Amino acid sequence: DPTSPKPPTSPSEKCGVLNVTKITEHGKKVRKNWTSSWTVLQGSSLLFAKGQGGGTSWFGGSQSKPEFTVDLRGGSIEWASKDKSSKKHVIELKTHQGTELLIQSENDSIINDWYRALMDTVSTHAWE
Ligand code: I3S
Repeated sequence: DPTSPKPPTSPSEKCGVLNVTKITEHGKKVRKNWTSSWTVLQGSSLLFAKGQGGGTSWFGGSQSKPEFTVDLRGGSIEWASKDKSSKKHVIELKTHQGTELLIQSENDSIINDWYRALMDTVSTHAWE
C-alpha cells in the first residue's frame, strides 16, 4: 500500500565482529594491540566488547560490559594509509577527544558497510 506511512528512518544501529586497535589515546601514541571485538554502533556511540565467545551474546548480560566506547560526534573517518597498517581494509577513526583507532575486517563488503555507516554517523551527528 503506497499510502501507508513509512517506518521511521532507521536509527544508526549496526553490530558485528571487527578487528580493532587503538593507536593513539588522548593524543599520545600507544602500542597496537589488535583485538577481535564485538562492535556496536548505537546512535553516535561506537561500543566495543572483547572477544566473540564467552556465552553472552549481548551487552545486556551483566558480565558483558562494553570494553570501551567512543563518541563519534566531531570525529573523522578515513581509509587508513599503508603506513598505518600492513593489513587490508583498514579504517582509521579519529575521535574529537584525541583517540585514534584502526578498525579492520578481512571481508571487504563488511568493512565497506561499516565505512558507510561510520561516515553517515559522523556527518549526521557532526556537532550538536
Ligand atoms: O605499526 P606496527 O608497529 O608495525 O604494528 C604491528 C605491531 O603492533 C605488531 O605487534 P608487536 O610489534 O607489538 O609485536 C602487530 O602484531 C602487527 O599486527 C602490527 O601491524 P599491522 O600492520 O598488522 O597493523
